[in-house]
Amino acid sequence: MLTETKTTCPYCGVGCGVIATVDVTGKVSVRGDPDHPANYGRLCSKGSALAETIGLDGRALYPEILGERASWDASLDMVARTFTQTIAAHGPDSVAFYVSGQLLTEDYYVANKLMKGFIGSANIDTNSRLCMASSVAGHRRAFGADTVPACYEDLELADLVVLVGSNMAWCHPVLYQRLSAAKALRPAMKVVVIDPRRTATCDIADLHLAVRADGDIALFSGLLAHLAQSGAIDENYVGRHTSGFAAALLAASHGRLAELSEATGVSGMLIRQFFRLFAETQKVVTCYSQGVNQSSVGTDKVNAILNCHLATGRIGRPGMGPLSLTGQPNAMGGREVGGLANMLAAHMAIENPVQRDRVQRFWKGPVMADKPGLKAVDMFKAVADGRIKAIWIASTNPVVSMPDADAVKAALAACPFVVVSDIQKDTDTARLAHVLLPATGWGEKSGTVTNSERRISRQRPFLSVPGEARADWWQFAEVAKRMGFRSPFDYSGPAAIYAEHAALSAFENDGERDFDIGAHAGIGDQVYDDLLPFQWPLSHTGASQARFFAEGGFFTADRKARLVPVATPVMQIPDPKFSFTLNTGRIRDHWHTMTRTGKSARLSAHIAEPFCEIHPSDADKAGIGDADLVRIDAENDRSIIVRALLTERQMRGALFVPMHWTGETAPSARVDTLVSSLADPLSGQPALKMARVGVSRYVPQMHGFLITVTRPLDLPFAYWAIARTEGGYRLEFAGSPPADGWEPWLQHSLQLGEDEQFSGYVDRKTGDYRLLAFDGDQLLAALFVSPQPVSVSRQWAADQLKQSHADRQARSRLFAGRPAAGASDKGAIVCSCFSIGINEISAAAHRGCRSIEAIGAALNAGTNCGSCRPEIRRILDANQALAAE
Ligand SMILES: Nc1nc2c(c(=O)[nH]1)N[C@H]1C(S)=C(S)[C@@H](COP(=O)(O)OP(=O)(O)OC[C@H]3O[C@@H](n4cnc5c(=O)[nH]c(N)nc54)[C@H](O)[C@@H]3O)O[C@H]1N2
Ligand SMILES: Nc1nc2c(c(=O)[nH]1)N[C@H]1C(S)=C(S)[C@@H](COP(=O)(O)OP(=O)(O)OC[C@H]3O[C@@H](n4cnc5c(=O)[nH]c(N)nc54)[C@H](O)[C@@H]3O)O[C@H]1N2
Ligand code: SF4
Ligand SMILES: [Mo]
Repeated sequence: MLTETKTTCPYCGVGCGVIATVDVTGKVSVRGDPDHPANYGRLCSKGSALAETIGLDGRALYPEILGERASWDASLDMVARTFTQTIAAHGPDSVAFYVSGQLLTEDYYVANKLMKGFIGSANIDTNSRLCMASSVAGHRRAFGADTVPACYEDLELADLVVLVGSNMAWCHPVLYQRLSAAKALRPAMKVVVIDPRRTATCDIADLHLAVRADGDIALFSGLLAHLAQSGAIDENYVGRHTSGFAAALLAASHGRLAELSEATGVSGMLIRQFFRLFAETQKVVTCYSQGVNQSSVGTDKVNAILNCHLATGRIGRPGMGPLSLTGQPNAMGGREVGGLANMLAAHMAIENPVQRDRVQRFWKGPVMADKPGLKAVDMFKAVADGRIKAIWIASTNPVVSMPDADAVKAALAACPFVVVSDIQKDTDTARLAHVLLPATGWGEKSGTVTNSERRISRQRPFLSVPGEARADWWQFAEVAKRMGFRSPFDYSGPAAIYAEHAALSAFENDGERDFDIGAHAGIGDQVYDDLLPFQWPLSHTGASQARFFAEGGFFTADRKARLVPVATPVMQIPDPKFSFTLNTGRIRDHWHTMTRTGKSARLSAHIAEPFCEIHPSDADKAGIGDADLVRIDAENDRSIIVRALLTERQMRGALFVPMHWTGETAPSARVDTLVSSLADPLSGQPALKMARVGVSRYVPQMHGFLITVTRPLDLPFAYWAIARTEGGYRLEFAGSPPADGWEPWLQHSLQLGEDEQFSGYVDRKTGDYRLLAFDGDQLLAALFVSPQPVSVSRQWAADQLKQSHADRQARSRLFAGRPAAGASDKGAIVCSCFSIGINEISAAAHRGCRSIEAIGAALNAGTNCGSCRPEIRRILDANQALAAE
């Protein structure tokens, strides 16, 4: 018997529908839900590997107080008592919640209600501050509310899609697939990518504008001026539905093309092509993400984009509009419940006394927060300087993901009371908890999420709850009850919370608020369980709408949109010691701090080590070769060590380092230790894509690579990075050799017994050293050490853990670190669904496969989730270029 459950992917904001199947043995498999309107059956590499990430290794299974197992009662009592006492002694603003766009709406609603309506402080903020705050602020400035006017279908209906600061191919892969499929059907459709890097997303781009960091305002201001000059303004729309056009145009209109080219770093020819395309095309969708939001001028960037859509009236009609791509699965739900410190519930404003009073009457709360609380960066500063004395962190890992991450770590280490709710127990943040509360994770928890197009979908449970894990909403509700707020938090389950949230959205809402799901105000358990994905609004009359603002109707007092005059930021002259811009972001197969995707060997095979993209000419000047290690130094005296990746996809003068590596996986590569806490003054969103750094070659005494069946316990190296592989782990490391020599180190670090056989080999000429450990025919570990970067075929070596090594003669191949001549070496994995490596794809190209389809037919690569198709095309192009030489 198989049981099938329809649920939603817990990763990105595309919000794909997933069907999870559990067979009689309890084995879980997942596939895309063909009926879900976000993905129509598709899943990306991360979604396809969900079943591999639900294992219990490392899970928090019971509450802990000071690292010791404790009962729920004792733990919840301690949290409630400490919060109550802290509030009594120091006031409500001495406590805080730091929550996450990965909570379900119901969890989020309860946490926000407790802090704003019962504790009476607005000190609840969320990792969405690092993610979406500039979009929220930009929407509110322009539209009067945080309304996303467009929907996914618009991407397919558009004639021009502009992607600004979005690596959609890797970060919103299913949406990217929808877009590429639409473009394949209708090749006249144009795609423009605006990103300092030539990312995988550029695979389908007709134009790539490699804009310099924060050059976007100059570009979109220039565009607004061009639209005005070329007669592309929709005078009727501007006159009837907007105000502020003249001032916005005045602010935008200076600078000739040459100056624009200087300010943006883009050639005049490309700028002209882009402007012309935009001016001439009616159906334009502009999608934007972290390259826009995560900036000290993020809100202005958002408004510079919105200005161009408002001025042309290209908003809210099929195939037209700005579309902010939300990162997390429930970034939008968090905004709906008011989970940001400067918002109230149900898209109401904390500064608005009428709305505050309305929410208080609805909640029947004793006190109401009457001013915005501390935003994430300021919240952790307040923890550091002792203004906040008790903090509860749920579903986020700020010791890794906040800017100035070491300061956040120190602040939490010194904070009198830290509560952490997480599904994993050894995250960098959970290690600092006084009270650790085990949460139910994806597949166990139940509730709703909202995706980037305002579509609300159910996450449904299909696994039994492990250990004593409990839902996040339950944890907040139990603490609330213990703080004396019994009946307002006496929920029977997520359906009751959702019903209350829906009722609040409709409460005294005569159409003046965009967010209205009043149709679900009285929803019961059964209807909630059966809820199909739907787009809000869905008022009590059942009226829904896919788009907003085609006919105006903004949520400002005069119902007109505002065009906002934005100033082009002045370019700073960098300190020559820190002459590089450090850009940061994501890779295809990992999710943030890797607490889940890191469990999958397949997902870890695509990129197994932290890296720094650097332009070859910059690398050359600094004496850095490909695969060298580099040290990146920041103005705050912190440094990291990562692997150099020389690529012309990177622009000169800029570096790119992914955000994913942590104290658990590569302690010398926590990139947020380098990023300053400079934030956008309006949204409070930090400039995570723009640190100033210097880069140099890091020369260790030795480099090493290890494959091993167990995780090494002792890693005394200046640099190391660990990743899962089938049957064990792979470790890259560098630094000085261990004091007692390699064999004793391996023995104690892997806790090998006396019976294990070791065999070593030294190449006197090169200084290379190899050490193998066997238990009978089973390979336990293979160590490769060299004064140079180790040249071992990584994937081949990692695959040896799965092989039998009965043939003792053949074992010598392991010393070589590569397969025998003629035997296959797949190379670094490109297609994670079928574990197809770069060498296999190149070989197939060599044999005559010329297209992605031909590679698919020959190797299966790229035929399941499709996330690797841009990389396959790149390999094909490179092979064709080689053949042509
Ligand atoms: N695989 C994967 N997918 C994810 C996630 C993940 O962890 N892994 N996380 C999810 C989350 S929470 C989020 S927020 C999204 C983020 O999704 P994206 O925003 O698409 O991803 P990022 O890699 O953070 O940054 C996007 C691009 O911004 C560019 N950029 C940097 N500075 C500038 C600039 O000044 N101007 C412009 N125009 N571009 C710039 C970078 O070069 C980068 O390619 O991804 C979601 N999806
Ligand atoms: N330099 C740099 N820094 C960045 C960014 C960047 O682009 N560059 N991006 C920023 C952005 S956009 C984001 S969204 C953040 C993301 O950063 P984080 O939110 O810190 O990253 P995650 O790894 O997603 O953390 C989620 C945590 O919640 C736990 N968890 C998973 N499911 C549950 C659950 O159901 N309940 C509970 N209680 N816990 C759960 C996971 O184990 C994990 O520890 O990083 C930000 N930081
Ligand atoms: S695109 Fe991928 S990560 Fe995003 S929701 Fe869909 S399957 Fe999940
Ligand atoms: Mo995000």
